[in-house]
Order: sequence, then structure tokens, then C-alpha cells
Amino acid sequence: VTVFAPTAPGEGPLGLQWGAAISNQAAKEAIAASVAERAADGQVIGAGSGSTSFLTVLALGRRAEAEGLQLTVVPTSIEIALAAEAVGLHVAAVVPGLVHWCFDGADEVDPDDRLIKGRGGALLRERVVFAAAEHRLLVADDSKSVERLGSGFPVPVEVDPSWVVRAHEALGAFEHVAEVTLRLAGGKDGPVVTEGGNVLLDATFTTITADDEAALLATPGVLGTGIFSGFDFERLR
Ligand code: A5P
Repeated sequence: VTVFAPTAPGEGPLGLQWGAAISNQAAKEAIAASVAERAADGQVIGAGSGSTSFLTVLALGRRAEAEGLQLTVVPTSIEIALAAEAVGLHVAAVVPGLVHWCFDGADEVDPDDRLIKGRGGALLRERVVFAAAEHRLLVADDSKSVERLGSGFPVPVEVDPSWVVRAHEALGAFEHVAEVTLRLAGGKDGPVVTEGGNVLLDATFTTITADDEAALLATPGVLGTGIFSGFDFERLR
């Protein structure tokens, strides 16, 4: 059942909005439209998070509505699940055995195609869906390209809340970490709480080495990191 005729942010019973000004919106709209063109009837599509992914979900909804396509979306966050539901797409409750392709954004992309993700706090599911997809589209406009990974964004690290004091201490002891902060919420008191019921530490690195992703993941209490390396993807920009 289509909840409303999907056309643009701001519509629907929840007043579907991104919630903040979208940077580089024209470039992101163009990327969203070209991703939506890839969809074919019956496909299962992983949907990343961030404003580019949000615009892409809206574009997929428009195509599905106009052409009667049956598309199933595997969402990486609550906000993307709500957006997909609002524009009439099928929303998978669990990651199915076959994900034909996925799209997701990034906060930074370095010359070796290493990524920083997780500004939106959805890094755990983003990694699962990215890994599950048979083909990956990275929807990251040119503003996301950096020479040095970590130059503009800290690395988000998802942590079990019961272990956050110890994890904060452990991350602070990393050789190239200059600062670690607990991410605080905007519309709620206290820290951001993720879809998994966890909290986020943002670690500012002076240099990110090839070992740091694995070292973070090996730290007790750490459940996920926003450093994504070793993935093959097609970049749309
Ligand atoms: C979300 O957690 C991030 O990994 C996003 O992919 C990233 O923040 C991209 O954001 P925009 O598309 O809003 O630039």
C-alpha cells in the first residue's frame, strides 16, 4: 500500500524530512536519480544512510510508483526504513540471503578507496548491508574525496554502553588518536543511542594506518568502526 504519492521531502503523515539543510543538494539529487535508474522489478536493494541515500530512497519510490516496480529495500537505519515505507517501498525486516545491489554514502573517501562512514550513527548496519550486497554503489559526491583519511571527520566507533569508560580509555591510548569524545544527542538528553542500543565514541586520528580498523575492532567493548577498507564499489559522484 502506498502511503502517499511520493514526490519530495516534507510529505506524508510524518512530514518526511531530512531534518537539516542538505549540502551539495543538486549533486546529490543527480546521483540519486542515476541510482534509481538502475532498479529493476523484483530486486532487493540495500539502502544506506545519510542525505544522499535519503534522496535516493525518494527517487526509488518515484520510479516504483510510476512504473509499478516491486522493489524491496534493506534499510541501514530507522530513518531510512521510515523513508522507504513512506514512499511505498517494501522494507525487509532482516537482511535476506540475496541483496542484488546496494547504495550508501560516505563521509570521506581516500585515494585507496578507504572510507570513513558513520556520521549518521548507522555504521553497524551499513557494514552488514555493504558486505551482503552483490554490487555496491557508493553515492559520494566530489566533496567527500580527501588525501588523508580522517582529515575532516573523526572515526565513529560504536561501543557497548556498559564498557564505554574502558573503551574511551583504550581508544585514547592508540598511537595516532588525538582526541576521543562521546557523541551527544541533539533531541534527547545524554548520548546518541544507536539502532543497536549502543553509544558512539568519535576518535580523531592524526594518521589512519592499515592496522587501525582491525585494532579498533579487537578492542573490548567495541562493536563497530566507521573505517571501511577493502570493499569493492562503483562510485557515483
Ligand atoms: C551515515 O552513517 C554515513 O555513513 C553516511 O553515509 C554519510 O554521513 C553520508 O552523508 P551525506 O550523504 O548526508 O553526505
